[in-house]
Amino acid sequence: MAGLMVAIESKVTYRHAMLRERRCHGRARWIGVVAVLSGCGLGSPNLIFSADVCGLVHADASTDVHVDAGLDVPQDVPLDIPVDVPLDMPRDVPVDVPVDVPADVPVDVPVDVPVDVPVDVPADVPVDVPVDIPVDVPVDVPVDVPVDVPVDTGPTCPQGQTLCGATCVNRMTDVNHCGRCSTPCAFQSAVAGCVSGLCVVASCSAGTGNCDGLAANGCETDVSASNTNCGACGVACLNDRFCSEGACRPVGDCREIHRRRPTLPTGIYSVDLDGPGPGVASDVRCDMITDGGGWTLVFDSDSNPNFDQLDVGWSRIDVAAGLIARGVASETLIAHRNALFVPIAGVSIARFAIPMAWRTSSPFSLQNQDDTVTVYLDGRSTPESHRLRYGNRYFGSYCFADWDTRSPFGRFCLEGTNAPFYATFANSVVEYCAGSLEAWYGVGDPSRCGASRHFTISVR
Ligand SMILES: [Ca+2]
Ligand SMILES: [Ca+2]
Repeated sequence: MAGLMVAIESKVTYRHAMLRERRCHGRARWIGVVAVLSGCGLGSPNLIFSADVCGLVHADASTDVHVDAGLDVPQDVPLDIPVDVPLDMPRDVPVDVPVDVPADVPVDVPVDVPVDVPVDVPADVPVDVPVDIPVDVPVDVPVDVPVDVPVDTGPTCPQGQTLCGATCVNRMTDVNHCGRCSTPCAFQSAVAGCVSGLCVVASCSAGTGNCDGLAANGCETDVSASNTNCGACGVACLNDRFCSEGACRPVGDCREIHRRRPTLPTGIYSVDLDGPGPGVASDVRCDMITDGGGWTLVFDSDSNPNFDQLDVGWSRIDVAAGLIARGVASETLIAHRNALFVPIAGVSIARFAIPMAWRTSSPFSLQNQDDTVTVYLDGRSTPESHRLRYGNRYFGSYCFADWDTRSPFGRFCLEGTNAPFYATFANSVVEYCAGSLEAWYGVGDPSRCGASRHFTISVR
């Protein structure tokens, strides 16, 4: 065993010695081989591995290396050295470099370029070309051909007529073949006609008119309700008349006039107070301005400078019958007015819902009535609640005074407000038009009712 280890060690030493030797003694080693072979005994190969022999070689390696190197070196050296070096190095280097670089470059470039270019170019070109060509050609050709052909070849129709289908017609006047075969005339709300081969409006349906002169839209106007073409084209309804059932007629009250023509001023207007009833139109006084406008006057103290009775009624009984009794009007407006019927400054204007009792009686013919009303003073949008006091009974000097049983007197006032105070219509004392915060006689003569200061009630 020890001999084997020496042999292995010797063999390793051989290799190192051979490396040195091979570099500088290529030719001399053959000389050494001959010398060793002759010294060790060539006829016994075992001697090459004996400790003695190889130990001798080892000890003289610097001089005897040439002996074994010629035999062992050419087999072991070239196998180990060149195998490790070239295998590892060339594999790592070329693998990484070419894979990453070419992979990114060629992928992005070809994708973007070809997508945009081919889409836009072919889309526009082929679309326009085929659409125009087939549409124009077939439409004109078949329409003109069949119409003209039977005209020239129909020998059976009298002069001036044309064969349309199996019938000879005059295309100048035939409403079903006007101008050309199978071209009927038809218009909205109209009876159509054919004149000189053209469709015309022959007549309009009831309640309609061809007021714009255009046949294409037929009889476009409702002449039963048009204020500019009432009953016929060009007939206008003005002022307080409005088109109804083809005629210019009055409406029921000032409120309706104001609603239809808000720009009309305060003044006298004609109204049909009983609506569908038999009554004819009558003139009424309209306030078109105060607190929204549209007020119809129903009571005016100036109609009598000095009432002296228990049953003072509405000065306009027809208005009360038409608007209050029928429930057409729902609101009332109380105001002192001057000679022009303009509300007098310094006295509030009161608006509230018409009390139910007024539908059957005037407020002056009742005895002692107290109604709490929701009142809008001077056109304000916020209402107040106050006691409305009216009747022909006696009372103290003020609106807040209790009714009593003394001789008839009469008052109309709105307690707690400066709304009109109208008094003494139930006895011989001349009437006063004061304010509800004052005594009924106000400041004396200036508070008396008269042409320039009168108590009024209007409704709408
Ligand atoms: Ca028309
Ligand atoms: Ca009186």
